[in-house]
Amino acid sequence: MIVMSIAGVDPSAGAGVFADLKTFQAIGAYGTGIVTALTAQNPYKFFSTLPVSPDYIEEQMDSVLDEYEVKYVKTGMLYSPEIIELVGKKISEYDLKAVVDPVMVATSGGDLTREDIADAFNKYLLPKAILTTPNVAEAEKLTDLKITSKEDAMKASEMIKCNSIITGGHLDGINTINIDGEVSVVKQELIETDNLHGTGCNLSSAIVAYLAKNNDLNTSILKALDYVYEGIKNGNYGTLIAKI
Ligand code: PXL
Repeated sequence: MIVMSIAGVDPSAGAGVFADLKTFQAIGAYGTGIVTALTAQNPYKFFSTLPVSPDYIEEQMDSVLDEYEVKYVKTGMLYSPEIIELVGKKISEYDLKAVVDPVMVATSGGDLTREDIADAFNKYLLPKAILTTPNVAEAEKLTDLKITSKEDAMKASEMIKCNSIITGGHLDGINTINIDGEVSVVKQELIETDNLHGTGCNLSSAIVAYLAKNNDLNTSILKALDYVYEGIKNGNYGTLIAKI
């Protein structure tokens, strides 16, 4: 089953399209990659961003989707409202099932978005998505709520415009999952590390790969949480041999 990442390029390959391709490979799905922006960065320092024009992103998507049967895609760094609108349009055009990682702020403080793009996610992308995977800061921006507890996260998940997992890395390891209005909580142990670069990217791409391997949405989320947890523990996400 062929899957697709629509995201930015991190040349150090812990995050972005390159990392997504490694995760797809580890789980056993054939990955394709649409580049929305180049970046110059490593896990510790972010230098600059060079966005790709919406027209050229569209040309990349058409060139793959007109030949390959792709059902599941993930979106990562989309950079601007114009790119978010274009990707929303293509998701409808090709009837894609999209897992949206609403990338807004890099852990390293890099320039991953041109401006506040929460409104564009809410307007153009989330209503068409099968799942979104915000961290606490992103969920706050999507809902205008302050999230400091499990109850806040549950409330936010009810306001988000599609199924969601609000990841727990900044909430004591409490992941809040809302599928079709049913909320569940999965608590994970927090791991002491100085390298969490790309964990969000790898979570959403692992979910897509597990979906492509015929797991249902809830199972795909649980398996992907496990995959990222093991990756953080071993310091090598994407290069793992995944439990398929
Ligand atoms: O995890 C957010 C993210 C997404 N996409 C790219 C990134 C990062 C974080 O650094 O570099 C390309």
